[in-house]
Amino acid sequence: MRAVNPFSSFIVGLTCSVLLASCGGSDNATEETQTEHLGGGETTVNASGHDAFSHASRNMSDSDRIISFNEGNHFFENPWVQGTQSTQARDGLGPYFNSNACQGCHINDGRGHAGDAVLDGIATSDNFNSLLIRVSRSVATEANVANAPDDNVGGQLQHKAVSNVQKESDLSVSYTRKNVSFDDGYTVELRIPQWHMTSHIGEFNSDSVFSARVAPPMIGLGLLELINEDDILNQQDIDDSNNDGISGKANQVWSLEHKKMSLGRFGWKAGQPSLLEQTSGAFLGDMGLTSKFHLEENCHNNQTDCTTAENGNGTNSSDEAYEVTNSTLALVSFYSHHLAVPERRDAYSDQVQQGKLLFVEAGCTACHTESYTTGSDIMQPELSNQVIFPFTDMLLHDMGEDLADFREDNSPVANDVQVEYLATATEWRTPPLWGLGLTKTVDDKATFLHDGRARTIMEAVLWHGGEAETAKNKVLGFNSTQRDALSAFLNDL
Ligand code: HEC
Ligand code: HEC
Ligand SMILES: [Ca+2]
Ligand SMILES: [Ca+2]
Ligand SMILES: [Ca+2]
Repeated sequence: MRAVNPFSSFIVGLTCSVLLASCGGSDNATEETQTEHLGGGETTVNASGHDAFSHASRNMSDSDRIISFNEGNHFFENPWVQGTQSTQARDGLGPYFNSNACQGCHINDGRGHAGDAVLDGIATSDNFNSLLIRVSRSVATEANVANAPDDNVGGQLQHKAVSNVQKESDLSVSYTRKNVSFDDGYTVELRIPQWHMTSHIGEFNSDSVFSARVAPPMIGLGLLELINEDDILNQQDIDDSNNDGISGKANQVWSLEHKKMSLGRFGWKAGQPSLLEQTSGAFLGDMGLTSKFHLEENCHNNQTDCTTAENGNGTNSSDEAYEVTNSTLALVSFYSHHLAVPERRDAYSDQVQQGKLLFVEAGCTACHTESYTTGSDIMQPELSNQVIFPFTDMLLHDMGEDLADFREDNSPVANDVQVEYLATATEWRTPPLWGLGLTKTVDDKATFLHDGRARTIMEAVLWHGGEAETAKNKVLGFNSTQRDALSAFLNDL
């Protein structure tokens, strides 16, 4: 373990006790903050290369569990194939799909990207292999339904299909430019995406709302699942009763496993309650693979080539009449719990600590909550009782119209339309920031924010609006030394 110089840990302690907000839900964060370089507590790994996001929890010692992790990795990484009799262990891809492997989107267990940096031009070809588009109609639904699906393409647009099936749509994106200037004149150019969807399955409903989403990174997810529910709910301030311009709302979503409304934790709008259900949902929605929570293929009205396509046969046993067996689902879910957060490289240097102070002063920690102690679960010893530093409150925030979901003509959607359970078009879950600085090391094409519009971390910060407008404006007042310090901090995460 890294030696902590006493002067730096004094500064860390001070930051935390003077500005309690930065200590978040964890009562014992103050005495523990000298471990902040270990973002994932004892699960944290010392890794900083291309495979920095691909390691198992460091404190996993049980060899059977390590074997399960490696088997889960195998199913996460390797492509699934169209239904055939010869490769039953991993057949059943499609009829519709977005990618043929989890890893195709979660590149090297990191994130995806939104098309290359073509500006003032249209990006097509293979730039859409690591993202998907959700679709919802602007009509009320029952509380236990995420959203009303489009009549023709359902709740997710699949821009690929197996042979002999017409894919749902073509997809492309174009960008225009927008300059944002700091108070001292330093200017950053942002790119504004416009998505183009051409349906092959009939017209979209005129009130359909689209939401482009790039695959988020896979690290630390089991720890986020074990944050005590109260530590998340207690941060809500739905009516902004403390008048700081920041509300924060938990999403409440239907759990297929527990058959009740549950706290939403995963996905850019916190639409999934657990990693198991997220995994099962990804198998069906993103790859066209049925499993115990999703028994039906993803075919909708009039999609007869879809309904008649050959299905896979994940197992020979007749009691599992779906494509992903219970054991495969469990292995991939186990794997998703245990991709470890890498250790910070330079957490206690003066510049990084200065950047952290600026992060707190700008108000970033009002949403990006620094630290928690995870709950305990006898089935998950590695993840239990860990002091973690994820920098998220796990809540939904209105991030302004510029980041909102959109109509087919790319016009933004009013903020009273719920598009994913309680989440409206402008609301997004605060993403964790751990691993941020290794994003491009893991995959140099990776981009930031829900739709991958931001090419750099600073661009992502400058897109903040809505409840985060004040924090962004504080950053715009930073001089070049302060900007460098803030970037040094974010890049050290
Ligand atoms: C087509 C690209 C794509 C594929 C393939 C894909 N994912 Fe994802 N994944 C995403 C996107 C996009 C999100 C965010 C979804 C949302 O916001 O609703 C996501 C979210 C997740 C999350 C939640 C992460 C978080 O931070 O909240 C997990 C876990 C996950 N995926 C696991 C998987 C697994 C396991 C597979 C394979 C079975 C898989 N994904 C396949 C694109 C993909
Ligand atoms: C009101 C809550 C809020 C505040 C305040 C806030 N953020 Fe965020 N932040 C978010 C949300 C929500 C997103 C995701 C938005 C999206 O994807 O469209 C986000 C995304 C980010 C990202 C990109 C993460 C990724 O995985 O792509 C970075 C970097 C970031 N914030 C840094 C900051 C910094 C620095 C500050 C302070 C200047 C700040 N944030 C203030 C809520 C907030
Ligand atoms: Ca299938
Ligand atoms: Ca669909
Ligand atoms: Ca408030």
